[in-house]
Amino acid sequence: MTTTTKLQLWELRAEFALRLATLYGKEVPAYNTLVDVSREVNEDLIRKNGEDAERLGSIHRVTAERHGAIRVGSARELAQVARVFAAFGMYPVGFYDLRDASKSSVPVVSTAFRPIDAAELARNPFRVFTSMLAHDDRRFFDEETEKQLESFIGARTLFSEELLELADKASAEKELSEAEAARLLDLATTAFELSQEPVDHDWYFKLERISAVAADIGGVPSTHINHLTPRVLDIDDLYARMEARGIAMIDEIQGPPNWEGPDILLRQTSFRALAEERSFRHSDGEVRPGSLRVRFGEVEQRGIALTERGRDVYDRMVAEVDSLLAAAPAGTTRIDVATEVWRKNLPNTERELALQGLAFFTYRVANPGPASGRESASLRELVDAGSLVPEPIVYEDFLPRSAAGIFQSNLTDDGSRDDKQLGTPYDINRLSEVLGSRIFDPTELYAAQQAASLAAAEGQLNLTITDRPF
Ligand code: OOG
Ligand code: NI
Repeated sequence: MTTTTKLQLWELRAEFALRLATLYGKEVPAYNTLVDVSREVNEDLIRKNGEDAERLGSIHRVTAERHGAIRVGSARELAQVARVFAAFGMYPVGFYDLRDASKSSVPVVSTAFRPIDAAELARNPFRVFTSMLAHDDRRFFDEETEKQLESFIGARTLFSEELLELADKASAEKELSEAEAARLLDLATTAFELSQEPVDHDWYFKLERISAVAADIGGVPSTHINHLTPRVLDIDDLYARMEARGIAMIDEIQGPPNWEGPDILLRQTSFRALAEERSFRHSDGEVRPGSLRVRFGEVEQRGIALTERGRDVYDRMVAEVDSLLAAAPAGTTRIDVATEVWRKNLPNTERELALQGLAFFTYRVANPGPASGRESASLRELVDAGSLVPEPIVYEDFLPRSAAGIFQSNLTDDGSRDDKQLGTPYDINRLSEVLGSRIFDPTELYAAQQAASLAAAEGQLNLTITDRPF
């Protein structure tokens, strides 16, 4: 019998995601339209395709599913964000270097905070793409600007001591009392609210000339949610419906093309940043109204996670699409080219993606009969005999190039960068040090999930599964 009224981390996470959605919907009403249209798309698809439509996630999970994006200015701020998210059972996964993934000036390195095990993801998969300004990267910032950024960002407080201590308590005890949970949620949500404080006009626009992203991070006194992204089961349908409502979307859907094979990795699109009112403090000391365009709406469709081998194929296909597109007659779209490249390079069934070791699956024991009495059998044999059924593992992470595309397509200009200078070296290890905890490698997480399911299947079938393609 349990008499506790304590809240578990996943309950805190689900509530945090809801509160941020309410906040963001008030701040950016177009987000509510996006959520409504996403729901329509999902419900219509399920009506049309039934159970098949839910293969990559139940309607319940997909309807509630969001990712957020935030941006912080320093190592100290990133380490604090990590403490806040840990209170919601969200841990750093993956390293993304957007400085190199982008032609324009996007001086950030990023990770994503999310639940890391399957049961937690199923309860609530909320994740937040989190970028840190590389303020010491000489390609973007000269010495004077670096010092100014350091002192401006060093002087602000994004997260109060009370919030950080409550967050630490939640992560240490893996639960919080109702009263403490309510306080944690209030403080955490408020930390991501758009500040009404006037923005220093000259400082903001000095940074904006270098990079609009840098200005959004280092030119304002606090952080805010940049966007919240619902998940849809058919992003092409969503795109068309948004355009039909007169909402201008970015030119292309980022990531894999629409094709007849299984959904892979992640497809994303967004609508352009909207002008939002802010007040500015000018050099004459007066505060006057103005507007900024930095926040936008994004939507995504998730597919199956790729193994390292699958990811190599994907990266080669992306490069091939680039070179074909460069040589193609005017008017050819990336999507036209990509669909052809995909048909040529990737098997178009889940089963072959699994058996060629290109994508991650868990394996469910369905019909043990043909395997009985055997000491070993190959994975292919067991799948052919119907003893094992591959179930796709959904990609829970991000794509650096799409992320750069999303950043970029919402910038009004490219800013400036000097590629003759040496960049600050960042990688997953260095960012882990900054964060104060190890950043998980997404591929290792998927591989462990797949391996665990095969080990369980071996136990159930009482044999060794051989000839694994991964
Ligand atoms: C993050 C952009 C990346 C995604 O979904 O790839 C991103 C940002 O704009 O801060 O959110
Ligand atoms: Ni996003």
